Amino acid sequence: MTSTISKKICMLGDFSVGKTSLIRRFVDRQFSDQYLSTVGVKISRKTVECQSFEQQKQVNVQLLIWDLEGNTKFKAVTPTYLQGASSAVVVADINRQVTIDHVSDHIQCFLSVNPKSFVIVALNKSDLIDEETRNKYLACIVMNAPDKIVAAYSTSAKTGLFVDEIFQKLAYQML
Ligand code: G3D
Ligand code: MG
Repeated sequence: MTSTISKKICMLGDFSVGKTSLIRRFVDRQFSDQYLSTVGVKISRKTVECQSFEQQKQVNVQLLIWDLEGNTKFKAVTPTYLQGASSAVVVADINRQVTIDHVSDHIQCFLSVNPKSFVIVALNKSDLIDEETRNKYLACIVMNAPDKIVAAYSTSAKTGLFVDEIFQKLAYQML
């Protein structure tokens, strides 16, 4: 027997780190270099098929992925946007330290509204740096991570590196 559950996920992170691009890669299987600004909030849907070993059945997790419009600064994230989210993907640009420094602010903001939820960190645009540097940054995130971070990946919306993994991990974690 198969059952389906729906879960809200929020994309968080500084301007231009690649939030919209990651969704496009995961949901539409493509990357666009054209300007991607969206107006207001956009909700994308995609279903991930999960095998639940406990319940011995397949569970389809429908992800409702919330994304804010292009030009939003940190302050503009409202409780309405965050409310009811089971998890968040906090995105930083691995080539811009300031966006990595802001990761913990975004996490705190999210958890203050959803204390029982959890977070995955994506260090995006990792196609622009070598693997060694990538791993160094990842190790740094993991070392300082509170237990609400269930995973951290270095991703690329451009090549697709670790993009599916983020959302699959989220889906399984929410079961
Ligand atoms: P945002 O939604 O977080 O604001 P966007 O970010 O998804 O709009 O992406 C911002 C810019 O970064 C876009 O370029 C986009 O093409 C680029 N980008 C996003 N992800 C990646 C990635 O993984 N690798 C590389 N190389 N570029 C990426 P423009 O030029 O349109 O501003
Ligand atoms: Mg965007």
